[in-house]
Amino acid sequence: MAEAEVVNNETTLNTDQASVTINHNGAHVTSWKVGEDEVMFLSKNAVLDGSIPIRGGVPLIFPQFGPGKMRQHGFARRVKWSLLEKEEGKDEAVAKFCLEPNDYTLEMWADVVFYLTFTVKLSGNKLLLDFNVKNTWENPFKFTCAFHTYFNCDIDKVEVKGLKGCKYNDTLDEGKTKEEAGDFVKFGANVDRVYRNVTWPVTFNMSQNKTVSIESNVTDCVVWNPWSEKAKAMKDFQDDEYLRMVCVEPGNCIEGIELAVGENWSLTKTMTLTED
Ligand code: TA6
Repeated sequence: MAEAEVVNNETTLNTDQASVTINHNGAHVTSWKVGEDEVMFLSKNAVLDGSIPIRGGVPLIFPQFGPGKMRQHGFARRVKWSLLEKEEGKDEAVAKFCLEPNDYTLEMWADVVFYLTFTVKLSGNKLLLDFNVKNTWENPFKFTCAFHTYFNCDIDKVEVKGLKGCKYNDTLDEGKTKEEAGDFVKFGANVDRVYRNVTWPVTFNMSQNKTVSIESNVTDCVVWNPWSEKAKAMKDFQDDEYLRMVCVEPGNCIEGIELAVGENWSLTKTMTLTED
């Protein structure tokens, strides 16, 4: 397999059918193209220099989902990762990154020792992510996590399917538990929900004739669109960009994962782009 290119702190993998770009700040997938179709939303105001998390693509949420003792969504998306290996072939390409504790992570998560690896794999019209956490400390630790993925779409037409009957925590209504009654989730205002006990795949119409299908090994799925007022409040997001994106985020956002000493566990996600 050929070597992938690394330019400006970014690694781009190419196969005959697709490409993916990962910014080493946050090991952050910022682009996934299948043919000419860009699946990932990336804000035109996104900051890529590592000073703040990148607005778009796949922010890695670890070891804390949401607000809490540490900064919002933890540190994994806020620090520079190291590229371990990268390979490209006609149909498949892979890049692997790692992160070990540093002053920044220890400030947020005192004393905890871990070894993270993040593997990004292109295979035909699929993108496969594997976020592995190894407990290399002398004590067990617990964390929450998610792939906070921003997808391109037309918010007026997108229908997120596969969540009917799931209970969800409505972040906009004091986290109250509600049930999804509709065959699909549509958007006409700010939506911020953690769906529980999800059965994959979850799918949505990215464009008129292209569908994204998502599978994962966890059972929480966050669905988010900031809508207009919150869009205006985000400097790294243009006022009208809420019209062109939706976040669909597999994770373990509430119960959390507890790892014993020496144990390791992966959050995985497979995204597939198909033509209708
Ligand atoms: O995934 C939904 C969410 O938790 C929202 O509540 C909103 O805060 C969003 O993440 C973006 O968070 P960020 O820290 O990236 O601005």
